[in-house]
Amino acid sequence: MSALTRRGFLGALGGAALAAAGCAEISGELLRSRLTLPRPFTVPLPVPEVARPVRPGRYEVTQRAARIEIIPGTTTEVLGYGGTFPGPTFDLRRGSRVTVAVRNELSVPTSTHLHGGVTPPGSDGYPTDLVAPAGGTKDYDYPLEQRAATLWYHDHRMDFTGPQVWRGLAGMALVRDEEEDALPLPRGERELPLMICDRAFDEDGSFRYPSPPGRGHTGHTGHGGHMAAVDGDYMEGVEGDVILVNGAPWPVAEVTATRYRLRLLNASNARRYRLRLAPGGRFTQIGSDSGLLAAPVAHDELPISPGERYDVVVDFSAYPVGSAVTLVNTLAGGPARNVMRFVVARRAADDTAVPAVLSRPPGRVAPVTTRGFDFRRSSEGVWTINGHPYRPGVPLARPRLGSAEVWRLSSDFHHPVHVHLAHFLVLARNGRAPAASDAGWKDTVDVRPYEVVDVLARFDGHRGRYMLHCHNLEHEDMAMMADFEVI
Ligand SMILES: [Cu+2]
Repeated sequence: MSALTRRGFLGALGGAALAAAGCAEISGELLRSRLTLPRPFTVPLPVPEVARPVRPGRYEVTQRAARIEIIPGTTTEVLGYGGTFPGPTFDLRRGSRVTVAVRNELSVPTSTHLHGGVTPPGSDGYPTDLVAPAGGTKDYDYPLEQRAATLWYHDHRMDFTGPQVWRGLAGMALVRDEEEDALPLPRGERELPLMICDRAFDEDGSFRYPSPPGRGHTGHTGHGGHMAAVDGDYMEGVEGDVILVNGAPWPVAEVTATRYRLRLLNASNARRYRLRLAPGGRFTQIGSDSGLLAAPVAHDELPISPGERYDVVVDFSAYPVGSAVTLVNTLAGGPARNVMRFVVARRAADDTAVPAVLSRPPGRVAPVTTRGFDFRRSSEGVWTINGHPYRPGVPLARPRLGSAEVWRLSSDFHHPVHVHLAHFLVLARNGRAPAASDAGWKDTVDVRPYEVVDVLARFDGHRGRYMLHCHNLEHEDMAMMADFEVI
């Protein structure tokens, strides 16, 4: 269905009819590549380099353009942390205060957000807190007073997060702690960060992104709907037809017939996935966005919306040696249905286990208030929160440091809602129990069309200006953001 017909269609139908029509799981508009797509499962899975500190507690990373081979036989210019895509993985310890000095050698301003970080406001990547192009620098301070978890970092520039993340400005950051160290989980080569995203490519191998001419390569810093970075036909979100894992198209990884820990991240601009293993198998979830679960949860499938992470263990000893085990996305048809493949190459010793008790997450704190945040497209066609497009510096809430609040998130479409600083528990979906995949403390929750999701958010760590926003990056760029201030 074309963008226009679907827009008319969405406007004309209520949620129930929409779900019945089978469109309810689609969250963006497909942008097709203009080159021959590579054969799936031929490119080996890359694992990003681990960032090395220049001295204890200090990292330096340069954002620069680079040409890399993504589609075999072509090159793609990326905007990358360290000139790579994904950027290097930061392997960090709880409580080990680090500084990451970012130098911007790109032609566009940037702002780096550590997604899931309990970070002071000046280092949180506020969208107008920009590092100037062509040599600007900024020291980002990360106290990392937070539990072991799978985090990631990405650009958060006002109005241009979508195109700049699409072009490569994203990487993963792992926080570890003693509680996690004590568990017999797979590690080393059997612990794989998997950054999943979709992209579209032009004939010459460059990334396609539907920007109006001249947008995105300017020094523009303020917000204005007229400066939208994406073509109006794609305001629901941009989906590509090539699925990348750690920057490689439909890669293949050789594994031993043992347990592996997979840190799944959906780093797509707009695409949602429902991940399954084919020909079958289970994900044993051990962690959510914000750290280890109290106890493992088994899943046959995992829905994952942009920004969300799942920390899972897959036991490849369940498959005969020689098996191909394919990670698929059952929400997609065609080439985008495949994500990546594991080939079980040989048997090997395995002394790992998934204990019945994983961790002691923070408990619930009684909420002091309930607030509503309604995510909706306005009659003018702007993505809004509580009826307003983003107004920098105008907080919609002032929670107290150390308190907890129920935030009631309602929606007219797929809006993966991300809250900076605060971590939350999903309490209810449409007044009923949350899904099994909602388990644990999170920072991003998939709010589906006409759904009301109640979360219990804790405001710990720092006072100051933070934000909540939709993590569909096209919605975010088209103003679906709001400030809150922790007082
Ligand atoms: Cu949204």
